[in-house]
Amino acid sequence: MDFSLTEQQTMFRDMVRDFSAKEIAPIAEQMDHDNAMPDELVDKMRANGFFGLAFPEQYGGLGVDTTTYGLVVEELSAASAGVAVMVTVHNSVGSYPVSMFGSEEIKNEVLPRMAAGEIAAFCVTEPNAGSDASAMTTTATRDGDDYLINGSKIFVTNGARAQFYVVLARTPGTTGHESLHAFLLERSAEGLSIGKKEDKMGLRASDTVTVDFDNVRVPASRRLGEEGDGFKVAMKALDGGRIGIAFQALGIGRACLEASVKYAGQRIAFGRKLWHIETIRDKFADMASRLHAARLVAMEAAFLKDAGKPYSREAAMAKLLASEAASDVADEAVQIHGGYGYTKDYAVERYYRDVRVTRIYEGTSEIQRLVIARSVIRELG
Ligand code: COS
Repeated sequence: MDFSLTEQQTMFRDMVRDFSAKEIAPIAEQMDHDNAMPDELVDKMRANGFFGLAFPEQYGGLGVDTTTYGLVVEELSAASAGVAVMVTVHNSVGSYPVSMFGSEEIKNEVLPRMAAGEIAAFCVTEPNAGSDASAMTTTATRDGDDYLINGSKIFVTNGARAQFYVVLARTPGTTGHESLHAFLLERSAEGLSIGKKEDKMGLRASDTVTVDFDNVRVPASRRLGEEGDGFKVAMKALDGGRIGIAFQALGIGRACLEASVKYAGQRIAFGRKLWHIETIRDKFADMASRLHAARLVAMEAAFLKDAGKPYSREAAMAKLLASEAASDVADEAVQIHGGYGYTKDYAVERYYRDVRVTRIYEGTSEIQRLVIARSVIRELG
């Protein structure tokens, strides 16, 4: 595996770094404060192809490889992790199920629209089904050539802005993963409504809402995969999504390290810059090393995915290592900033809040460990 970036990867990274510095970083604090993202920013991102990143060129996307996609997510996250999550959810869990499991007809109709910026969301989690995803109770009742969907999904990223919703639902009266089906619904569907918007600790630029389904009719042709494939659709989508979240954590972690080094170059204590104080230098060494190690694993997971090899375990490792490294790095960044880091005058306060969810969503750290441990036992047991 060659870790050097290709010309195209470097070009994308630099382009997004530039876009983020001009268009996102200057309003990141404001978005955090407002708990909202301006439509103009979303429009600019649409015009710049951010919603078509991971979509094949034949469907109007940019068709970038997973490493390039990861680098884009990292750059966006270093400016605003809330903006980044909108892009990752759309390009991964909101759309993979269509590109991997949709019929040719759905793909031809829907993927170009998604790639052009009609935003996608992923509806799995319910009030009583989080880590135990197969405990969901939203139902899909067969009615001729259609299904009727009833239930509620919570914590839906992009839910308020989305045009498309990948929704998991089960045959009524059943339990377990075998009776779960995946569907693609559109915003205009009668009976689909947007409920409570969460007032989150972090990622406040991004919208997270409840989506309710009241007898929403969906044709069987909009089912993704066969009947009973729903759980696998979700798991496969999450495998890919987790690589994006690893890069998101790396972006936040990198922003923390950069802010800390900059701060320490200006702050004087005991008659010298913090740069020259051994305990601070040790922190820099640990922060940089942890992020670097996690980045290598994330790049390996991206490489395996593009090579068409199994990558579920590596994606879980990447998310686990990157989210935990970045959380510790954010903690140290606040520590280095001292009292200032505990105020909204310094961006590390936002990074510290933003990074927290990377250990929770798209599978908690505990779930990543479960996935990794099962795979290790399968291999070595
Ligand atoms: N890819 C393809 N298939 C997969 C898979 C994957 N990554 N992971 C599991 N499956 C399949 C299994 O092979 C099994 O199929 P068979 O019965 O045909 O063998 C089926 O799915 C059930 O798998 P398993 O028995 O492992 O299911 P569990 O209920 O034990 O749960 C975990 C598996 C805990 C890993 C799963 O529920 C999970 O990832 N939970 C976290 C959910 C999550 O990330 N939520 C966040 C939502 S988005 S914010």
